[in-house]
Amino acid sequence: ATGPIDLPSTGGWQSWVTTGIEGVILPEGEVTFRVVFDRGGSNLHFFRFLNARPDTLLPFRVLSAVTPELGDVVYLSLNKRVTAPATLQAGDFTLYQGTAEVEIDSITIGGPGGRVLAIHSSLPLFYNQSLKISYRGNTIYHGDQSLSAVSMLAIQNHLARHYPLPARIQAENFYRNSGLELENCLDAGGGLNTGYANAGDYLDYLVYVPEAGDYDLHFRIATERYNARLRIQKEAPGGFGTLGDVSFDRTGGWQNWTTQSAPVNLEQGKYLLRLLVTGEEHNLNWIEFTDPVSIGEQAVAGGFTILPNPATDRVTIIREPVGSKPSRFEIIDAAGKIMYTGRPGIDRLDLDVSGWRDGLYLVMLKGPGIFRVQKLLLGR
Ligand SMILES: [Ca+2]
Ligand SMILES: [Ca+2]
Repeated sequence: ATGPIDLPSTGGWQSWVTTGIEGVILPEGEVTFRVVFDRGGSNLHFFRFLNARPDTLLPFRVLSAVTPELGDVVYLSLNKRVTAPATLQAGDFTLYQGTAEVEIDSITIGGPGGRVLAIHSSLPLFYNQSLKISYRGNTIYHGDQSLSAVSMLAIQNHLARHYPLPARIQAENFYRNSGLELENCLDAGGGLNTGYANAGDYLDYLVYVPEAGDYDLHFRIATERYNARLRIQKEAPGGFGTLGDVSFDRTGGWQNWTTQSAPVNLEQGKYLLRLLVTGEEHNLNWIEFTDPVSIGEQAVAGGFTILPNPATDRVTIIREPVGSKPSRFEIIDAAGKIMYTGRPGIDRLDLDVSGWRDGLYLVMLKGPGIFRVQKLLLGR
């Protein structure tokens, strides 16, 4: 890959200019290449390759950094293959999410010709975050050429939105839909619902579960049938595991809405949940996960205290003694945006939250073998 090329505005659909990119490395032999339009709105007449010269004259460098839609990984495209070292060191790179430094778990080499480095993050990466990466240089080689350093290179963030729980998710905000149709919803709040549910149809949702536990899952349901059923599944490597089955009571009309609930045990992490239709037809307006942690639940052993809660302009968070393990605080908003990441070992935070929006935040204490979550409510 060459990395993105910015095209100039030419002032008309038939006003032509020539623009170019330097240092495109082509292998010997027959080559198929692809032009990908990252953004629409250009006409292309022709291209040509000029000024061939040996690739040894070009520096070894990073072309682009990009995330996939799913997964906590960043792909760095290089213009040449890595020949040494055989094992790449995570410490040679620094990954940033927002202003927080994110620990890199491992780095693997892949892609066509071994010219892509997959940087695996140890923490979840989110769709609405600014991601950047730096490489300090002098440790990765193509032959005797050292990979040029990069500083705070912007990563093209293509991550799909994962709903941080607890959350209400509209049925129509699925990630994938197989077999269901959307219709106008006459329930409170309007919007859309899914309908025409047949056995084997499914809806997939992307969620981020900050804390493992038994969640209550509420379904906003309307059905004229007596045997409407769903299976809740979680995507895992190699297939889908079943988390539970839910049977719905008849509501007496296709727009007669009731809330029906089932418990579901969720592991911590970012993943895909599937609602697989296993029974008769029903309509779904939304689903809502409610959290096992309630507001005001504080000072659990090895946890922390939030004062005051609800808060307005300032909040103090005090960690209980947790031994010598290096835990740290992280705070995210209801959309999963990281508002604060602390350094390990800080026991007391005094935060100015006057610039934060009113609403719910999750305060997490994380460390080896430690994961505690509490809700923080801001209201003025
Ligand atoms: Ca269907
Ligand atoms: Ca809806």
